[in-house]
Amino acid sequence: MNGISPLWGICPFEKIKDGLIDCRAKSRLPENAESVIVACFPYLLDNSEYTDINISKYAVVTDYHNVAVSRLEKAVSRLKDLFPKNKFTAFADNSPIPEVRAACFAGLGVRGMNSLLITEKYGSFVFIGEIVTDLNIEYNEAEEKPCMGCKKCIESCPSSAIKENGFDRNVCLSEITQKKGELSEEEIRLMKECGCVWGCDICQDVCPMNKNAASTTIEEFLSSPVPHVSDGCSLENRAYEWRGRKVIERNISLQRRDDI
Ligand code: B12
Repeated sequence: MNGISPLWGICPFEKIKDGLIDCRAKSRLPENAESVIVACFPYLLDNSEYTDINISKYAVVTDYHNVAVSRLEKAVSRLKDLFPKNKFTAFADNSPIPEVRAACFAGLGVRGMNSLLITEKYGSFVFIGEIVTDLNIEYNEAEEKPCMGCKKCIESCPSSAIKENGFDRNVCLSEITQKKGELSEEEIRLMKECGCVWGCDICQDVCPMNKNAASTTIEEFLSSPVPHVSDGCSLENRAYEWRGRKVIERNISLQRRDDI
């Protein structure tokens, strides 16, 4: 796994089985799942790559879904050779596994008040992916521990999506930028204030635990950064491709409005 991801660990399936996310991918879970091999994929680039940025940092690099899944699939094929009787299925994001929780139980970091996994080396600037298997793999006991609790993310969230005891997905600016159809005046105002046309990084940027986050060494992420999107730009192999041109171009045009 070390060649696949610089940070990985094992979460027993038992620990997350009651919190599975209801989605189509759930049907791909191996029967009698025992272990989840959780891997982190750091994506932070050098600051110079973020000049003229108008999207969230996670979307600047090439689509992480493809990178994480293709790397995990490589591990799956090796594991299948080693354990031909067992089942292994790779997931990333479009996954029934509550990934932050699984990563915490795998000992990869703590749960931030912003609800994200914060790792020691890369901060929260990591994607999470996993391989679920019916193989019983030895693991180190780890709990879901909270972050340092400074509340900077709560204070800085422009839409008050982050609460001390939870998270209001409906008002999160990242969610707003993904919404189809017309946005309310308040949503447009929030988006304009942040200056972002896709995603939001405010709760991560203010986090003191992200201050010295290390940059990525993942070749696929280093090779093709696109920090700025504009009308007619290519969506191919980008994290926003699934949402389509209409939403991203709506957001670009809303940033130009000066009546709100
Ligand atoms: C739906 C979703 C979203 C939604 C809702 C996010 C949310 N916080 O609820 C929206 C679109 C808003 C979103 C935004 C983002 N997302 Co998102 N998202 C997901 C997705 C697909 C499912 C999350 C989910 O619904 N889990 C189910 C719930 C029930 O599980 P849970 O999170 O463990 O929460 C439970 C408990 O643990 C507890 N809990 C939750 N939060 C907290 C906080 C505290 C303090 C406490 C005590 C308890 C607690 O209550 C919950 C209910 O039981 C995951 C991928 C996945 N499969 O997990 C990515 C994922 C969480 N997202 C990710 C990313 C990168 C982002 C963004 C940073 C992107 C961006 N820059 O715009 C933002 C961050 C916004 C934020 N602060 O959360 C990464 C996070 C990586 C990391 N380091 O943690 C993931 C893991 C995707 C991936 N494969 O890498 N996301």
